Amino acid sequence: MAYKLFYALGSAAMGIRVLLEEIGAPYELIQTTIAKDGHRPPEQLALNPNGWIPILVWDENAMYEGAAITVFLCDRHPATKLAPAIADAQRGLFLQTLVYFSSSVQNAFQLNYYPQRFADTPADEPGAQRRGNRRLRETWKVIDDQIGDNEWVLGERFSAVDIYLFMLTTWLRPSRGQPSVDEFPNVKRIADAVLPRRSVQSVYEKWIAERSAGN
Ligand SMILES: N[C@@H](CCC(=O)N[C@@H](CS)C(=O)NCC(=O)O)C(=O)O
Repeated sequence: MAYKLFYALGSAAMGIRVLLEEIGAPYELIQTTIAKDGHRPPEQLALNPNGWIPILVWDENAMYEGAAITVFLCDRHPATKLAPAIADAQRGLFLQTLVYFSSSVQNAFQLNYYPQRFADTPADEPGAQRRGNRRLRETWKVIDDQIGDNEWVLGERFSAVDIYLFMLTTWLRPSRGQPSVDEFPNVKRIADAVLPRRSVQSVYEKWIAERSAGN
């Protein structure tokens, strides 16, 4: 059974694609866009009226929200050990971090990348963007402190939440007034450790090449 993933380069669907690669499950990409003025195919809007990706499709079913898809896939493929099992003591920290990423860190990114969703008038948008950047500093600091000296987010064990962390760090743009990942050394240590994985090297090939070229 193959999964289908609504997908665009640079989007939150990239982390889900890395997860599918790690799982080794067959999947098909459905290319779409995240451009502000870009057209969203009707079949995408029918599955997620927000117009966001990722959307995962399997059999006759579909779901959106990256954090929920992450938990869903890990639980569906327990042999890959990408998430602590339900009775595992680390399940709480796994879920807490994933949901904090999606509700707080991603929200801060949205303020900066999509200010029109938060500001009442176009004149208010720069203020929303600035607050988003400050919020990025606040929320990444919480995560950096939480990680401390841990090798991975969960301590000694690699998990899907490390992939999620890596994906979010690729969105940081100091040129937009956002913090650099260098400000969060514990986060950076994990992102650097995730980067060499084969799944990440293949899905992020373009991002890696652009970064080496200094773009
Ligand atoms: N809460 C959603 C947010 C997803 C999201 O923000 N997706 C962005 C790409 S990273 C998107 O599709 N943006 C296009 C849009 O908002 O119109 C999730 O975590 O899945």
